[in-house]
Amino acid sequence: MESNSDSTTENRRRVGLIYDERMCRHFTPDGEGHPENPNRILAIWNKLQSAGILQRCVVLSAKEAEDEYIAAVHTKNHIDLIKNISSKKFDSRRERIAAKYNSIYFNEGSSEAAYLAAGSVLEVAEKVAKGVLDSAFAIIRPPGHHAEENEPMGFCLHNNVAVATSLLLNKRELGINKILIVDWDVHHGNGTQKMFWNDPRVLFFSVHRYEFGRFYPAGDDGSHIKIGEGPGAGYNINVPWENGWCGDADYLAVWDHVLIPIAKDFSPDIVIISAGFDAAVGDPLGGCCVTPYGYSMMLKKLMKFAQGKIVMALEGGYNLASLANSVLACVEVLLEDKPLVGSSEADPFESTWRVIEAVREELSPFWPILKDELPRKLIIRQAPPIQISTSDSDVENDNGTHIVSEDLEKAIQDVVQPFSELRVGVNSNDDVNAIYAPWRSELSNTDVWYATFGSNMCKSRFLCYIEGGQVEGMRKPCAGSLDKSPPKEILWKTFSHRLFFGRDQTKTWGPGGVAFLHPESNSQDKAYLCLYRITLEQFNDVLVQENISSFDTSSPVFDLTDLDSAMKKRYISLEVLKRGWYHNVVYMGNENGIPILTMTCTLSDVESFKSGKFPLCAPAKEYASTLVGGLVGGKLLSEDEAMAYILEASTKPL
Ligand code: X5A
Ligand code: ZN
Repeated sequence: MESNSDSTTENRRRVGLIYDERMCRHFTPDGEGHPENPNRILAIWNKLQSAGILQRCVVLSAKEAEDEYIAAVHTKNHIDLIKNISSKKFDSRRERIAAKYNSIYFNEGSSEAAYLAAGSVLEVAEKVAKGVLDSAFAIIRPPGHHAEENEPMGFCLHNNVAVATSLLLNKRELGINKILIVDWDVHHGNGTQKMFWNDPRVLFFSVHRYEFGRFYPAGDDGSHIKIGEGPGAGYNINVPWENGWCGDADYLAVWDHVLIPIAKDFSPDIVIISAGFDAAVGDPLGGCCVTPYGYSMMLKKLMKFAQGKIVMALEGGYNLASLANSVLACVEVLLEDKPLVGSSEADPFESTWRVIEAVREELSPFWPILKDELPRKLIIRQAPPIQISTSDSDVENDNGTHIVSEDLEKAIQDVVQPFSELRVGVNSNDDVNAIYAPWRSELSNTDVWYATFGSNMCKSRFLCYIEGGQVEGMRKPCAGSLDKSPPKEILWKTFSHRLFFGRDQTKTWGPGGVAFLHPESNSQDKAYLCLYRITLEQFNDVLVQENISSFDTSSPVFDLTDLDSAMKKRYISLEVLKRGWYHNVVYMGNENGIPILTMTCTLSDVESFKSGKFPLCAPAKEYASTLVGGLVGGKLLSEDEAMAYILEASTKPL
């Protein structure tokens, strides 16, 4: 298959491509649908074919990796597992073994696919290192970056990128001493991070959704304070997003203010990209919105290093159209025979600047260039509410916002031409909205009363959940809802429920207890609630923010069926938000035919509060005065009465 670069054109870049349909023989044993399925690489291959790319590249055939190379990063145990798992003698045990691991399936084709995936990256990496190829893209599966030394994980069997990285370092005649790994898959590259934790020859950079350790793979491995150890200290860089919906502007800001300055200093001999495309717009797992243009910009900026020696290895990416379009955009960048077109109009999130600042601070002892202050105007610009739409011309343009746009503009000027052809099939606005549809439009037609008993009784605080932002006393800003229309009506009501205060600190308010409402009513108690009439779509966004959980944009957390069962059973505990403290949606009756819903802890949480397993704790001053302010604003209570009500709720035994 070794083929056909157009040998007539002298200075065309030699770009290697590897694909092998044997990697399609790895699929779920029961034929169940799975995001990591054979169609992924098939879709990419077909796309490149129909775009006429294959003729312009050097197409190589895949080879299985040899055990000795895999052994550089995996245990003997692991190698034996992956080698044997597809053989007949494992037929009866295979599924039981897979179940022991986190997000792993095996079938008869898994072993061969895993060896081909690793072998393909080895093959192109060596050719790029030698200069036989300028760059390459390995279109492989299963992916690799979650696979650890002794454990397949997160759809990954062999850590393909790590295997290739080790080979390049170990074959001394290749003259590769320093390798930059850029992991832009939406998930943290936990496996790769661990494999080079102590190794200063490998600069591992991962940008990923993190959400304070709640996003897959949960835990704190992806935190920005994980910087490597021993001689490897400072050579592990994590950029952990606080929320979903990150897009081109967020990624490019991280490139400009973290990755590129460090990479300049590091000066790699070759760059390997763990190229997952699950941060792409429309991806069902990622919930981010990077466009093909965004990926091509990120890649373009990396081509300035190591004389453009770049090896890309596919990781995640689960929306077939976004995946194929993004890979196509990248291969066109590698081929370098077409100027980049497109633009990023949105600004980065406020949280993005916060994350960038934190990363720079953590790493500046190792990379002095990061000690330079970010331009002050970048830091202090107004926290924008969630900006998904790229045509947000009505977003208030304080001067801070202008500066950021100009800065990004400048950064990309040399390669940008106005308007996007690269967003083929990813016409920004339509596609961005497509992630939220159809459930959003469906649920936007139903109104509910969101009944609040805590700080949300204070209207300006509640509006943070709708418009985004931060009020007095809050430690961190809220993202806001996608639909930013204010509540249609506000009213106050009393209910025969017990208000109490539990937990001893929160991310939003800092130390002190926060309000909970006992999900069952009882005739002795009386609670004052402020009701906001919002759409069920907005209620979903509020629920997610209340539970500081990941924004999985592909489906609602509380849909019409859930509403129905809440109304029948009085409450419904939402499994997807189970780590949150307010995941129990309680139906409190209706007002003018519109259901009243509140969110609080579950009955079993109440038992835990009673038994002392969870702390009961009075509210801190600031939080309590927010509550009193809210109650007084509702005009049902005077200030003294409100204070007495809060005091009683925080002192009376449950
Ligand atoms: C390679 C990759 C994702 C695993 C998600 C498991 N893995 N829930 O994207
Ligand atoms: Zn991923």
